[in-house]
Order: sequence, then C-alpha cells, then structure tokens
Amino acid sequence: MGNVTPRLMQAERDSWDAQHALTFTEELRQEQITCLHSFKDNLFLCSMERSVHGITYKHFYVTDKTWIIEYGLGDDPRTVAVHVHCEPRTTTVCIEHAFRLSTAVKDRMLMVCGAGNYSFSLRNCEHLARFIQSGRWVSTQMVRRGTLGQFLYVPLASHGTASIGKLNRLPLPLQHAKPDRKPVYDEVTDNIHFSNYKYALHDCDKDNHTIVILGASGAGKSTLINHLFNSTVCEAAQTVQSVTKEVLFLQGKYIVEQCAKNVTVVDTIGLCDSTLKDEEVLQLIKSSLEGNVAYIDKVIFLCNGAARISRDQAEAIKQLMLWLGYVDNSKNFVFVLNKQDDLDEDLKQQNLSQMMEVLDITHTAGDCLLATSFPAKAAYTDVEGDLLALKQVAFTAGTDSRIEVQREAACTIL
Ligand SMILES: Nc1nc2c(ncn2[C@@H]2O[C@H](COP(=O)(O)OP(=O)(O)O)[C@@H](O)[C@H]2O)c(=O)[nH]1
Ligand SMILES: [Mg+2]
Repeated sequence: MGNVTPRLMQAERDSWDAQHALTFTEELRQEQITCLHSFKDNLFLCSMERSVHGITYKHFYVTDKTWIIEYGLGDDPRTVAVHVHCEPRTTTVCIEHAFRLSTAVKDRMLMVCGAGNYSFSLRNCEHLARFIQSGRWVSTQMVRRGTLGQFLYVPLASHGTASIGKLNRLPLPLQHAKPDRKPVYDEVTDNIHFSNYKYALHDCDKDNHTIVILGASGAGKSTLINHLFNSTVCEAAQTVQSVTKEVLFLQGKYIVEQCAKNVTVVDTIGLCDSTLKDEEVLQLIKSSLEGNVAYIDKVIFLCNGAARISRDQAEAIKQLMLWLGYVDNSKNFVFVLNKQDDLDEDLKQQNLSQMMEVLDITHTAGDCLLATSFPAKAAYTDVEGDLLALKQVAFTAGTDSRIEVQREAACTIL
C-alpha cells in the first residue's frame, strides 16, 4: 500500500462508511456564491502536481486564469472544503481542457459552493472540477493503477460493495432522480424484465448472463438498453449530464422457454467523450470492468452509423477488442452499426463492410454483425426485426464460452 500515512487511511475508511454526500457550510456557501459572478466566460480545467500524506497526485481545479474554484489544499482531508478565490498560482500548471462558462456550468458551480466532506477516493478535487466542467463525477486518478487508485482502490473495494459502489458516483444532493420507467413498446411481451440497478457487482452476480455495451457517446447505447429491457431504464439523450456514473449495472430476468435467466447489462462511459481524454476513458472502462465483472457473455460494440467512424473511435474500439481477447473469443462479440434508418439492404451491407474494414473485424470466427435502427418514437413494426435479431444474439451464449476479464492485480471481486 506504499507509504500512505495512517491518518489518511483512517480518514478514508471513515468516509467509506459514511453517507456519500456533500455537506455545506451555509455562511461559506453564501460568500462563495457572491464571487461566482467574477468568473469570465473562458474557463480551464487545470491540474498541478501535489504531494501530501505520502501520495503524489494531480490537484485539479477550474479557473478563468484569475479566479479559481476548487476543493481547497488543506492538509487534513477532514477539513478540506470548496474554496473560491483569486490567489495567484505559483506552481507549474497543466491545462487539461478549455471550456465555456455556460448556464449549466454556472449552475454546477453554484451547486458545490460551500461544500465540505472531502475524500481522496470518493469526493476529491478531480471529481469536483470535472463535475463543474461536464456534470460527471469522475476521478481518472482513482482507477486501480492510477495515482490515487494504486493506494486506495483495493482497500476501498475490499471494504465492501456498498463502498466501491460509491466510487465515481454523484454524491447527494447532486444525484439525479432515476428516470421514470415506462414500457418502450406495449406490443413487447417476451422481453427481459428489469429488476434493479447496481453500482458495484458482488460475487453472486458472476453467474448472470453478462452483456457489456461499449461505444461512442451518442451511438445509442442507452436507447439499445431500454429496448432490451423494453423499459426506459436509462436516460437516452445526447447530454453527458444523463451519465451519473462511469459504469452502471442493470439487472433483470430474461424468460426463455419458460426458464428465467438472470441478466446483467453493463452500460459504460462513452468512448471519445468530449470531456475526457481517450486514454482516460479506456482506463475508466477497464478499471470498472476489472473491479466488478468476472465473466462476460456478450460484448456489444455499438457504432453510430449516421457518422463516419473516426480514427480515434476505431482505435479505442480496437484497443478494447484486444484487451477483451477478440481473436480467441470472437463468438462473444457483436458489432452493431446503429442509426441505419430507412436504408435499403444493399446500403446497410456496404456500411457494415466499411465498419469491418475500419475496425479490422475478420468476421470469420463466429462474431456477429448487425445493422440496426432504433429512432425515438418509431412504430414497433419498424424496429421489431432489428430488436428480435439483437435479442437473439445478445442472449445466446453457452456458459462454456465466457470471456474471463483480465486482472493484473489481485482479484477484488467480493
Ligand atoms: N435516428 C436514430 N436515432 C437514434 C437511434 N438510436 C438512438 N438514437 C438517438 O440518438 C441519441 C443518443 O442516444 P443514446 O441512447 O442516449 O446514446 P448513448 O450516448 O450511446 O447512450 C438519442 O436522441 C436517441 O434517441 C437510431 O437508430 N436512429
Ligand atoms: Mg447513454
């Protein structure tokens, strides 16, 4: 565990047991809110190196190059609070992203003013700064081998699923209400029945038929999951605000020939996200799969067929294919080219061939290729064929041919 001080470890353990919430000092909050109007329109997500309690990590903050909003730099994690100020930085800083002070960004700054209850693992400077920038509560430094994760990830995971489930999840009171669950189509009866959301998986989940959905933001992952469950269990929209965690597990039962099969569908963070670097997204996906999922039955890569697959997107998909052992496990892979609305068969086949070429898909060893279309508000008859084909490939897999998720460090599945 390196040389993290016992004081820090104790403070972290206490934070894992307590409610995952921001707590506010009202006087500080009001004082900081009055400073927000001073921020100019061009903002920067910045980081600078910092060493404290035996850990060297990146301290993240948001600035307009005069004013700064950040989780402060106190020595005792128990007393660190949000700080809004214009004291100049003397240390070398790195600009991670430039962005605009939109109304949504300003709202999020307002939401965190006066907040305390810092935790290196669950509520740190990076979570706060990225939340202001994108609405996403995520710390890339907390991946298993990250600058903070190398000290804190395994102890946090070993502390219990309730604790690891809080990682990279919006704290109270920032959490959104769950979407209102309604059937997508009244006509569907043979679907999987949604039962619950999970933020971390347990050992007893490992025998579930596990489907991992991967693809770029906006490709239609949430829409596809809603169709699989025939229920609006995910918010499907192009806003990143709808993503509350870097990974979400949705569970239910699939009835096949009067037998109920337990199913876990894994919704992941979008590849090629505009607010995170590609490498960071890959690390987040790998880390959350490694930490939670023992076996995968189906990997569904979803591409947005309404746009060209960018080189970065192809690269990210290829890296995940390699990591998940595509060559040896090709039968467990499904490649879906979505948003093929109103195209004839020939054009769909042409587009699929292009996708195969860009992604180096061999399609000789049992993998599956589908062109689909699930536009919002489409009539059931328009999507029925694609939906049945998708369910057919998503749910057929022998337990003898599961993908074992690679783990470099000791297994922490509980
Ligand atoms: N026209 C069309 N729109 C789609 C299709 N699939 C999803 N969408 C829309 O694309 C947007 C992004 O979908 P979403 O499921 O949120 O994508 P995610 O970011 O991958 O989860 C939403 O507005 C969906 O209604 C499709 O096949 N055709
Ligand atoms: Mg989504």
